[in-house]
Amino acid sequence: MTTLKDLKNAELKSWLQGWVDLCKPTDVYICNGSKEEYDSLCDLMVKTGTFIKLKTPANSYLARSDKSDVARVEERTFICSKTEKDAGVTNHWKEPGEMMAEFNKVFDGAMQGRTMYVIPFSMGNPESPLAKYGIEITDSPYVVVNMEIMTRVSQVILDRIDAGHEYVHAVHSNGAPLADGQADVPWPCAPVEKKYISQFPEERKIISFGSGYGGNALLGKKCFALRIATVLAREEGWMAEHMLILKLTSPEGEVKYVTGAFPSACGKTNLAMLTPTIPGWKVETVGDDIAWMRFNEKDGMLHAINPEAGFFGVAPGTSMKSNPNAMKTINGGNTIFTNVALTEDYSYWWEDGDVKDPGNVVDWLRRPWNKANNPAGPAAHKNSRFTTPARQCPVIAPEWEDPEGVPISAILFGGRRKTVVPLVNESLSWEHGVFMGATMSSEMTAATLGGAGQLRFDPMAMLPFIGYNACDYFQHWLDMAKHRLCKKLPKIYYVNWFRRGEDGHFLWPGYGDNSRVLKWIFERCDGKAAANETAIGNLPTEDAIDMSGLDVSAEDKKTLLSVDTEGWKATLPQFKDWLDKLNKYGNMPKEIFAQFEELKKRLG
Ligand code: OXD
Ligand code: MN
Repeated sequence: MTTLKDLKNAELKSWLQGWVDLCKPTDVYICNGSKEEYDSLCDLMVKTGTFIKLKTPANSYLARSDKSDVARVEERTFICSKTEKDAGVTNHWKEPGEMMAEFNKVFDGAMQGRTMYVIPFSMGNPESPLAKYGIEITDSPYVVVNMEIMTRVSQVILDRIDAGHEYVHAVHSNGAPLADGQADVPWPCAPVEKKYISQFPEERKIISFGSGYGGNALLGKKCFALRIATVLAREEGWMAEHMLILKLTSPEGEVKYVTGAFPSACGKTNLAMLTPTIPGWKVETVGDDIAWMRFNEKDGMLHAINPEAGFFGVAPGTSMKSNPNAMKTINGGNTIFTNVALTEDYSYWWEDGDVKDPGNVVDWLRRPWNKANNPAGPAAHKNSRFTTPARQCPVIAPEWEDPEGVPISAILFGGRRKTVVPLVNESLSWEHGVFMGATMSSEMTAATLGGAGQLRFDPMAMLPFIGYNACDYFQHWLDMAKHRLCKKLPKIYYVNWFRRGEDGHFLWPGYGDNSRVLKWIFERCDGKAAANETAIGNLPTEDAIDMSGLDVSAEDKKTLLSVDTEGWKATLPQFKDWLDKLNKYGNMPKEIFAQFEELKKRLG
């Protein structure tokens, strides 16, 4: 076991020592990512009451959070860049010095009575030139074991960092020190107003306080692989995106790789693991949440790696019907469940899963629950999660850890639109595709502030994840087309699985039938499938999408594949307001406004 004293790297040593001195943990443990380490931390958490060991799946555990600590806290997430302009209007900004002064107070003694864990990790296969390393300090054993599933933790990475390999500095505390003799709670955390999820982009530094929830505490994921990585990517000429990566194989055995950006709750994990309904086609998974993409020296294509090693998926709604491959991954064992219900036979349960009535369970708030007599609300929190190793996925692509990454032929954007937006729309150019991404949006329901019909914009599904000014981020997308290594850009598509008829029924079956749209995209990339150029982009011709065996009426098919000119015209003012809002500092690329004007002109 490596101890602080064994480290040779003066910078690393003094950084760690500085946090030890401030946080005052009882002891310090440097992780090596071994199975013994994982198992012993799980055993420890069973003893302290954080974990319940399940009978099934094998080697799996259930955790229940504090009821205030169930999701990412965007209102407590800060970009601490030097200037407010660099954070832009999509982020909360705090002056770095002010934030550090606050942290020097809240971290003082924050780990008293606890162990400080030091986690050396890699985002991506550590042997890949696209990978990046990090060290996360935390006082949470729950964070350690989740990081050991979601990232690659090993002694080799520690040794390389100790020998001078660059790394992102990440610090996390649950913010719940233990006084002498004070009893612990199963899920220590700080109240919402004391939580801080802070990124310091210029210093490649992350500091997170007060929350144990995945997106706030597993700092390799959203904080590093998106917020910090977007900043690195812009400086170094690559892309860090909130995208799934899938491998598509045709009946003839030809392969193409596709990435896709969709906001939360739009079925990204389902699409990444889809079972095609069209004969002979195959989908395999490379990643379900994040893609790092870089132009390849040899073929000039954008190559993607999945920087993660596991899936941190939303549990409710996941079933053998919606996503059999996710279920098989979970049931392969080694899974951590957070905020799902516990069954009498020590297994897991959630709403809209495979078992309709679980009998008597204990809900995520630790109360007895059954269908007939539930205290209030669902048994599993609606953002309850599974953390499970990607390598267990039955359709994981054999090349998912290829150090070179996989060459991307197409990028998908999509939101949830009941009206106006067709099933699939190919951009007229890269610039038009970037405009599509910049105006990506979903309809709000009557229940959300803003009301029905209003659009909620989520550019490239990155709204809470762009670590700098969103206008500069669009400029970076545009600049990628001029990259010195670029020989072939991916084509860009906007898809919408959620279009409804006037009576509210879904026009498109979705799920495995989305493979029909993927097939059209695959063929378009080869210049084969037919399309009509329209005012909004290239739409499939009447017969271009394989609808064999599908029960979609001729009228619905027409609605799915045609341009609702009046609907688009009515949307334009919302697009304009959105772009103007982002343009507070006057740095919106002129190409984006030009694309807006051209769309307006084409619509007539
Ligand atoms: C998210 C997630 O919040 O992937 O996007 O957890
Ligand atoms: Mn995500």
